[in-house]
Amino acid sequence: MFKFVKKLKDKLATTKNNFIGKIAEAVNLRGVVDEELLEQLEEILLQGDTGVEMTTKIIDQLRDEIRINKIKDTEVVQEIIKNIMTEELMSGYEENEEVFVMTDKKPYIILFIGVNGVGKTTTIGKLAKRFYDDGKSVLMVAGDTFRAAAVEQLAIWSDRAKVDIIKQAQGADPSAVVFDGIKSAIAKNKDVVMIDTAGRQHNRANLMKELEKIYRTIQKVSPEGPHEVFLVLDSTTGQNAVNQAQTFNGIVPLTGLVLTKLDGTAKGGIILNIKKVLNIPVKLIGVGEGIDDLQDFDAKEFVRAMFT
Ligand SMILES: Nc1nc2c(ncn2[C@@H]2O[C@H](COP(=O)(O)OP(=O)(O)OP(=O)(O)O)[C@@H](O)[C@H]2O)c(=O)[nH]1
Ligand SMILES: [Mg+2]
Repeated sequence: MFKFVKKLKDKLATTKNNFIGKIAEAVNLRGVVDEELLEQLEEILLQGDTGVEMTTKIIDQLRDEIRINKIKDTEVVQEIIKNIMTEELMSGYEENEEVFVMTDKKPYIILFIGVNGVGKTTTIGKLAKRFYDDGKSVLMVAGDTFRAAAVEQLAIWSDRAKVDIIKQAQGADPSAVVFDGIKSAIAKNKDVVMIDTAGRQHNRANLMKELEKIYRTIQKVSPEGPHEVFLVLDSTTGQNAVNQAQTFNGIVPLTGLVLTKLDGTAKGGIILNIKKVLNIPVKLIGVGEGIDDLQDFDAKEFVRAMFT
């Protein structure tokens, strides 16, 4: 049986066709480089969830470069946009610094949080497989004791990825599960612990309190943990994803973002928007429902994939 690992550009087909595709279309249709074209591009960026701040920045810079270099060729305009986007996504980081790299702290504790249905559990499953393939020993902790079938869902992923799981019955205190999980990982000398949590709306105070408690529990067992707090965001939710990130970051300090469902959105601009408003690095991107559909976020590759 053959396994097809599609290239990022194929995975991003929807995004490409609708967001960047529209830029190309506008540029080609207009045929000349003028203020009208800039306005059209601005509109497309805004509709693609790029956000007001980032859109203004891109268009202003584009206008400057067109003026300074007396650009007349519409193809060059596309090239400039591409470069500006890449630069924006990479600004503040050394090359590849934003990529997810584990330290050799053991066990390396990763907490996954986010609102309902964004892809937390799925991302843990995909990442577990990757760690397993890298020869790392992994323990999943079923910290979502709220939703019926949540424990079972994670257990299925643990089977698929061939890694261990610590779980309790539905309704158990998630902090207690987390406490036991990390203790167990230390005892078993695991390399990585990935903690699943229940989906929670960022504006629900009691749920956010519970998250704080989970965080404190981790620190009780492992004073320097968690080593990563990944907020998982559904890229199809647009501007609301930015609000979620701001609120969650105020409760527990985020170390990175996982942007899922980039295969299903026409609005890849959200990645630029988040970078501008939050400056929390996107570490991983989800590009499908399968176990291999998780990739490191690489700004250059991402922009290139969108434009080709
Ligand atoms: N197309 C696509 N679907 C995804 C991706 N990531 C997750 N999903 C789907 O999104 C749905 C929700 O995923 P879950 O992993 O259960 O999300 P969750 O955040 O754990 O949800 P709750 O535990 O209910 O809060 C599932 O149907 C996944 O298959 C992705 O990158 N692309
Ligand atoms: Mg889940």
